[in-house]
Amino acid sequence: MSLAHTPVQGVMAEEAKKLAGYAAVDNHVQNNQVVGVGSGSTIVYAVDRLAERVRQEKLNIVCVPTSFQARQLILQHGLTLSDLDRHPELDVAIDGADEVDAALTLIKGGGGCLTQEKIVAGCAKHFIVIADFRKDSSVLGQQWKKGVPIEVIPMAYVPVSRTIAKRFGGEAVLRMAVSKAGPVVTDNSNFILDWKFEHAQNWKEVNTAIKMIPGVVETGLFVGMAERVYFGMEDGSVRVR
Ligand code: ABF
Repeated sequence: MSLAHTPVQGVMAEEAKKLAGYAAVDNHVQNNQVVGVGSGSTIVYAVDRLAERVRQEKLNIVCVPTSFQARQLILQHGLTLSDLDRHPELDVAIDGADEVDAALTLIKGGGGCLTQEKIVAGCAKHFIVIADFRKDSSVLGQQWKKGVPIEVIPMAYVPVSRTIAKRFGGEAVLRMAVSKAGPVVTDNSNFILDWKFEHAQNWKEVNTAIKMIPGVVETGLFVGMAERVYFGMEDGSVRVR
């Protein structure tokens, strides 16, 4: 295929994801650890590297998934699957993000797994985020235009959507399946509203306020949780914030 038809940025983004995933695993995973495994596409590279290190270095690692997808990734790579019943405290959790601002506030949940991701991240001593350069923003909304995912109890999605729009502006839209046959249903059998906010907010306050709305299960705002973010960059470098 000639370069003219190669989606250059697409190629760079995939390579950038790999750079971020490998750097995070190499810098934060040691022997005899419990590792939280995130969801999305960037995490696939991190799990590839984790499995390679387990084989090469004979590491004793158990993995706790953040979604059905993460569980399948762990099993497909022959890694040891565990859960929060057996390991309520994790040494490290590694996960992707949809966008990262200057304060390391994250938007997560583009893949619909935000609730279990936040639970696992909250159980980890160290929460490490991996992303390609397209997620590296100074303010939320700069590059990620799909809004903040909010997981809601299905019977409450309309009043929750109305309350969010009334209190915080913008529009909270029910996430529909690609087939349009119906709404997306999460691993927890809930719906997702994508809140297309109009301007930057005090995300700590907004996150708390939205969580208090009856019917809200979780938001995709990860405030003050990320310890470090590894960005794979277009030039083949890794930027760490
Ligand atoms: C998951 O990975 C989600 O929270 C987030 O939306 C997604 C990012 O996907 P990708 O790594 O494919 O960019 O953690």
